[in-house]
Amino acid sequence: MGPEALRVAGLQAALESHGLHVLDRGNLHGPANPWRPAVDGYRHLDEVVAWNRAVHDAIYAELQSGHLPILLGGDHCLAMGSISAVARHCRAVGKKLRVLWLDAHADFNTSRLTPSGNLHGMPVACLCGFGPEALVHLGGAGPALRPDQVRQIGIRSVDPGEKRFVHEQGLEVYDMRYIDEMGMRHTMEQALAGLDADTHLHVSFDVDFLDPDIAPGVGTTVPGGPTYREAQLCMEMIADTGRLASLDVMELNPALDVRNRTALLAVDLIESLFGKSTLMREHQARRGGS
Ligand code: 5AB
Ligand code: MN
Ligand code: MN
Ligand code: MN
Repeated sequence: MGPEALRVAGLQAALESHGLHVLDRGNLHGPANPWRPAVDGYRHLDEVVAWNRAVHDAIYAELQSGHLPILLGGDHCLAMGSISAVARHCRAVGKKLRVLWLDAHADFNTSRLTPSGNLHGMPVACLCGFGPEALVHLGGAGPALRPDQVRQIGIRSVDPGEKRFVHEQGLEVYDMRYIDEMGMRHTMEQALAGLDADTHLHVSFDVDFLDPDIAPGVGTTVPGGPTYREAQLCMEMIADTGRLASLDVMELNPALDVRNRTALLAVDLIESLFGKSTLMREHQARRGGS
């Protein structure tokens, strides 16, 4: 239902209003949710693999055509498919890859660490090589990512074993404590440092990144997330780099939303990610403003 809610919220028209050409490829297809308990630490592994293969192939095809793919979710486990395709593309064209993971959660569990068996809590670990064979090798031989290619922002709910593993692997995490103390501007300067013309920037936006007061339409709300203005600044600073080359918008659940409010907010933020405020700044500059 997430993609449909984003369509209803006017995502395509919003991007087109900024001069972008948008192709809606429609929905991908895969197995239904069986609602079964975990087996060997994973829930619905076969279904998750099937969906991620479909996502990988779709995203890889768009990248090969020179497009900027936007994956609308859906569960955050699907970022395994999109990011493995992005990593494969970067290897093929010789680009560096930076992944910004905007989320309340680190999504760095493994089958041994997970409290739930839910694969949406494991995509970053799987992408870094810590997961079942079929998911680790979605985009070809070897893991898609090294931990040093990832920057996590907005984190405020990490399971105990997961926390140890995040430290052990040296993930760069800008948690809410860091954002409180240093501010979103400094946080984003750090997270975006070192990007250059050869860097493909992928943003994986879990909508639960946002404070639940402004974004109630997600399954796993955690209080104390970025405010509206903090989230806007985060998106605007990403836009300013000019390096955004692929995007996931994940975890939106309209069944939990209030009058599609979270979807409308997501569209607003995605507009900023594609330079809405940059355009206004240029306009101001042309008029002699600052
Ligand atoms: B989301 C939890 N850490 O592994 C787990 O929404 C929650 O994609 C994961 O960030 C939340 O089950 C996954 C408790
Ligand atoms: Mn989820
Ligand atoms: Mn997530
Ligand atoms: Mn999350």
